[in-house]
Amino acid sequence: MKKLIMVSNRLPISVTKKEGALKFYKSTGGLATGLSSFYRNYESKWIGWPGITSEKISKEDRKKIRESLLEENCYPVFISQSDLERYYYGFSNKTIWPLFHYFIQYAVFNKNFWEGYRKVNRTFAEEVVEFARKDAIIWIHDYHLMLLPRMIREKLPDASIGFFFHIPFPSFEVFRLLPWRNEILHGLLGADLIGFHSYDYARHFLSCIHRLLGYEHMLGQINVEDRIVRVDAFPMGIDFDKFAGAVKKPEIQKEAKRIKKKIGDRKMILSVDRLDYTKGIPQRLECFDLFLERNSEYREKVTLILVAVPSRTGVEHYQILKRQIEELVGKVNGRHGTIGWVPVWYLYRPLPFNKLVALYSAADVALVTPMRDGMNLISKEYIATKVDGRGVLILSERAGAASELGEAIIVNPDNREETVRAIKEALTMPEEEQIERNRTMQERLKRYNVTRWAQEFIDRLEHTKELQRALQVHRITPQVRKRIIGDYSKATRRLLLLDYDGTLVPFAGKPSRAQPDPELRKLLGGLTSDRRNEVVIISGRDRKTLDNWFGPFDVNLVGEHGVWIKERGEDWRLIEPLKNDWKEEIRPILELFTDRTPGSFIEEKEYSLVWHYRRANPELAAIRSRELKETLLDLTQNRDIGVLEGNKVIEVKKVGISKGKAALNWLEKENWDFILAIGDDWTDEDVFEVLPEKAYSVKVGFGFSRAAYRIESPEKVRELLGQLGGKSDE
Ligand code: GDG
Repeated sequence: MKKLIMVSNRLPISVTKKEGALKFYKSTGGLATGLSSFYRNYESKWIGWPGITSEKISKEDRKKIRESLLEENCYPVFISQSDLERYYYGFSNKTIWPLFHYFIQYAVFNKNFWEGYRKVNRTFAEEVVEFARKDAIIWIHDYHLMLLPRMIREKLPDASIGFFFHIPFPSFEVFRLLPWRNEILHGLLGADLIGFHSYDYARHFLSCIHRLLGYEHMLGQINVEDRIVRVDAFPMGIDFDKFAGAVKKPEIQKEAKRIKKKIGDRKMILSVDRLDYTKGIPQRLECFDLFLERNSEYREKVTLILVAVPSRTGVEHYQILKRQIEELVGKVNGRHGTIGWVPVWYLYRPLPFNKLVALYSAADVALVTPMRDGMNLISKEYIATKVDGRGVLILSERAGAASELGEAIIVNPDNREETVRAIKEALTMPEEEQIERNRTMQERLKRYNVTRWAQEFIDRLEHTKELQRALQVHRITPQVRKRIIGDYSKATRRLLLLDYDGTLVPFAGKPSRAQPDPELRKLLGGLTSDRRNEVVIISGRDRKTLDNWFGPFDVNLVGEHGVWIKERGEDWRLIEPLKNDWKEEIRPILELFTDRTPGSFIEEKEYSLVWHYRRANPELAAIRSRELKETLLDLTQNRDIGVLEGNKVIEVKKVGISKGKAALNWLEKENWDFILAIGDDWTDEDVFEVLPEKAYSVKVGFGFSRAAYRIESPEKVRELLGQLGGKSDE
């Protein structure tokens, strides 16, 4: 059975000490209970803080806590009061929470908090490493532990590590405010899979790692050092059957009836949240106030039950918010209330599960209007309890859940007019319409429940691991290297097909920086002076540059991705007669994109046009290059013009011309007994494709390739070529 280690700030079991005795409480809601059926497939452990600080417990207590928790497959991480202040109340809740929810004005940037955060993450890492076997699956939850993936990876390089964010990930402009932004990103990238509730958050994260660390991605896949990391959206579901089933229980039905009786023949609107400034509770009260003011016919006809569950009571902003809510409740009740009718019933306490479900079930309308919310499960749970289909959900467009619950009345929580209209619409919505909307949402929530969510996350994590392993198989191992060198030395006719930029020299862009350095010149000198070798440099560069750089060498050249060919000792020749009339049509399009993308430019080669965007803003360039490619592909359909994507370039040229076709010029010449081709980008794939089976093909860097082997960098390419006999550096 596979071993699964869940890691989160809090354990699903909390410990308290009263009058010298330890007490254990299971949290009823949340991940732990929702995932019980999923767990059965694994030998699982949960690592987290048990909710009591080290100062409050003796050595003996620790032992007892450990033992009792282990019976429930939990393992405690003990945290001292001062570390808790810095790590949890400080960095997690006064820095990350407000910043990631766009409450920038509340975010505190304090070095002491940050150090506490790092320290506690380190403590978590030590505990996890102690538990995890090499093949364990480690699933880390949420923003309290963003440094953990890298810390674990340093100790367990092959571990499967997944990270899931339960809160939003902000846009680059907001994330960049964080002084420790790069450390956080590096920390997260220690994971193999990073999951978010929505594509928007995933997109923000990808944009941050692109702009701050320079990592590009392909469909959510990033090459970090020598590992693939996946970024994806997994909208969290609920335990649908638990909520739908609970409503049918007699004790809950009884409770719902009791609530309805108290409300009388009035309509009931429900609002439930942790008391948090992200949930938009004051704004919601103001909307209800405005609703009553505008719609006098609803006075005495509607009641808002406002449940605020105490949360982070030690943090100042939460204390201020609590007072603010209490004042507002008083204000609304004072303004609109009558003898016998209190418009807002306010409850400041956690409710037992049965009471909560009874409230969901009794409510005609749920008003869920957070300013920002990673997902918001309350909205999903409300829908799940509507077994007869009646009930209306009003949902903020800024809750992650809004992208799945499109049949709800969706509002902008800052638009009071719209929210007031939504309340009216909800109260007057015909029953058939309520049922129709709810049924659609219920189908979806039932299908994508919490078990499915967890399973998809773990499946994707395992798939990412498989992909990493598959790519590792292709790395040039010492044995393969030995075989290449052995075959090379035995051979009497050898063909070396070498790309230039990104293969023999690091990708530099500017010609001045890319020209062959003394080490490379020696290497080429060594290889070309051996009469058994035929060296072909296959480049996208133009003839003039290639002549300047390689004139002194006894080498074959291919220019402009295969348009031009120059055999040793001969002149340049066109691979086939070419016409250039298409350029007039394509050039204006490239010019238009150049104007719209500052930093990009057009290079005109004799038989191709190239749009370079490496100096443009990477995000804008990513959008524009996709747009341009689509436009060009449309235009060139069914014509003999091809669109080619290279490293930060888009090249348009006649089809049928490729590095592969040029390579055939030498491949077909004789029966070589050793062939080696090395390249780094898409244009080199054409060479790999035409090689005979016995040839060695090597891709520089990571990413998908037809090549049989891969090598990390141009430095490593030089090392390999040096070992083949190009070595002349002594
Ligand atoms: C974070 C993100 C994301 C609430 N009050 C009571 C109670 N609850 C239960 C609900 C629900 C859960 O707590 C609350 O979940 P939410 O999603 O609404 O909000 P957060 O606590 O802020 O959670 C959020 C979530 O993580 C999951 O990823 O959706 O965006 O902020 O399950 O039922 N349960 C009981 N009594 C209460 O008084 N029994």
